[in-house]
Amino acid sequence: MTLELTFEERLETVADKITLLLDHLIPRAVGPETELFSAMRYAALGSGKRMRPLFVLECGGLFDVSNNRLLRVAAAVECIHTYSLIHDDLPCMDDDDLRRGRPTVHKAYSESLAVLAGDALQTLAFEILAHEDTHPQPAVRLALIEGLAKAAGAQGMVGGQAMDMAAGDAKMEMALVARMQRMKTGALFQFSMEAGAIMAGASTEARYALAGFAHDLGLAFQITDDLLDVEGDSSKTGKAVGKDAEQGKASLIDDLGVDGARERTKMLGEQAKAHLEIFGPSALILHQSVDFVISRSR
Ligand code: GRG
Repeated sequence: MTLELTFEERLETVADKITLLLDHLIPRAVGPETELFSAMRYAALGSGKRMRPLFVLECGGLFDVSNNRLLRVAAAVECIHTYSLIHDDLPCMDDDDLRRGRPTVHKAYSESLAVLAGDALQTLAFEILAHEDTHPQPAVRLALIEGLAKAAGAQGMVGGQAMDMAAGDAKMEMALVARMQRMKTGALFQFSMEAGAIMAGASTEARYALAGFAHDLGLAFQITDDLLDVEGDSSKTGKAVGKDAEQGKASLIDDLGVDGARERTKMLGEQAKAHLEIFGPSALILHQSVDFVISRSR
């Protein structure tokens, strides 16, 4: 008899598998580089939700891609995500002391080690994708590397972060805020959701549906993150709250208000679910992920 897992149980299972794999892939803290390896492990083996890995595994599962290969891609995505959090927390960016319920890397180690640990996690991500265990076909590995590089780079996450920094506390047009958030947060989600389709050579129709799902869910995730900054509890989010307002950061809440923003996440959630229709019952966990994303407290 197979017992159906609840969404939270599935997320926990994925989190455990990813932490185990990252533990294996990140060098042990020995030798002259001990401090660097230790900082990388401190950041990557901490208690993240592992949402992006869940999306790699669940979306890849729609196309019957091997679990071990998907896990490697998921670990690569989590390395990129962790590097972005380390750098985002630095004094020259958001200047945060708390992340995932613990002191940020530059607080626990030093600023220089935080920069280097982020850099090393970024390059490790591409090393993981380039390995033949990720996919036997070099052309597929290259497509994954290109996809992740674009999602993480100047036209994706880093570009979105640069727009955020450049805006400072100036008011931004709502459309520009949405674009900035699509790049900063949405691009990595989109890659996580499309990676399995790349590995399986899935149909254009399936890839189009996943891109639509990623677009709507990525934005809903970001708006919920902004809501948690306003209304959240730092003992649950594991990071400081109220920072966006303190730093005058642009968010869609400025235009929509708290109630409007909550309504918008519900609407985006319904749209996200509609994109999953072509996958039928195999997309059950993805359906449940939408409810988790818009009602989460962490
Ligand atoms: C510094 C290159 C560079 C990029 C930074 C992603 C990012 C760009 C900054 C993080 C700041 C932030 C709060 C973004 C909003 C959405 C987001 C990425 C939240 C954190 O992701 P979760 O909730 O975190 O998945 P866990 O800890 O669960 O992995």
